[in-house]
Amino acid sequence: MNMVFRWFGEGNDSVTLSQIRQIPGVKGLVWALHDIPAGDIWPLERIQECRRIADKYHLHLKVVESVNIHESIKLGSPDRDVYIANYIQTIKNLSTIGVKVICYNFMPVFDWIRTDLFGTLPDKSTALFYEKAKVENMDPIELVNRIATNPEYTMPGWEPERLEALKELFEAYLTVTTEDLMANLQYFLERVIPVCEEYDVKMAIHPDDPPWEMFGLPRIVTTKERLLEITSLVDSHYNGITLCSGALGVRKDNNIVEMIYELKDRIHFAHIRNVKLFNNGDFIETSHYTADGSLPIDKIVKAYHEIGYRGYVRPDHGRHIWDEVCRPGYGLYDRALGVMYLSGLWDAYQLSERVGETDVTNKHKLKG
Ligand code: DNO
Ligand code: MN
Repeated sequence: MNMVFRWFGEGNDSVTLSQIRQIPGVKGLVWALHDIPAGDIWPLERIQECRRIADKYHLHLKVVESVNIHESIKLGSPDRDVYIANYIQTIKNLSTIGVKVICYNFMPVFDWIRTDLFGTLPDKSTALFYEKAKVENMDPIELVNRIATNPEYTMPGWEPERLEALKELFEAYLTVTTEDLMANLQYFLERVIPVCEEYDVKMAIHPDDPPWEMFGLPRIVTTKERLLEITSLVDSHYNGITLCSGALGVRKDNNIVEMIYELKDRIHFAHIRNVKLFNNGDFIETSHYTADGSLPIDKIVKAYHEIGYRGYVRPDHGRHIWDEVCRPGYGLYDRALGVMYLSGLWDAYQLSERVGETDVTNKHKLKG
């Protein structure tokens, strides 16, 4: 398993690189220049500086999450070409330090959405929580106040500049249909993917979280059918996906195991996490352990093993446990437990493939 771990950068994360380096099996960071506004070019010097920092800890930087897409690209506005050109320059700059996968999303206005960053689980740990009834009656501005201004860190996807023009953005999206959004994604991919092929950097779209329309805004990365459609917009290996089990798995009609088998060649990055679904439509994130949530994490890892998955994997969000003070969803402890659970499952599947061999080895040992 190519295990990687998300890190938000020096001064922007409670977790340190020396801690990450001590998690067994973690070889690389999932990183980003979080202070660069969507649409701007990521400067080469800043990228190289990250390289130097990570080098000290022998961690690679092959996976970026995310290079965010400017709203003009999603809206299909006349100025989108400027932002696409900038995106292309960023891809080229990132390739110089060996970046291989760029995770991005195509959600209008908002990134992931929850109603409470510290929902309580039965064991008294806390985790990101989504209360359906609350969202249905909520003004998006209230949501911004809950998520964007709550913790001491800027939440990924809730950067202030993204939210400044909220009212105008909502108006701009009034006439954008799901078909328009899909066409705008295609326009973007048609320009970017040839560059990705040339520079050997794979694009990996992240599903919408949650995967349904919210506040009247269209959302297109929601189901297996949509993912298949997206991967065929530009038929290239470089037009791939980030298969996020937790984001997609909150829809009961999404079968993650089936998606792994059908989308296999195009999965370049796997986010694996569990989530507990309630009958009223609410959900809360849980530990990665299969028995703790509603998703078959054991079968999901088995499916990756069976397709011979060689892409990158990260534990996704974690709970807040053992009194850790951290970014919501991104503490050290529960994600490190997640790494060990996922790697343990993987090793067990690996071993079960070689049962015969193991027996022989044991016999030799006994004889010897
Ligand atoms: C939140 C993350 C998202 C994700 C982006 C990918 O913790 O799952 O912000 O990184 O949607 O582009
Ligand atoms: Mn994810």
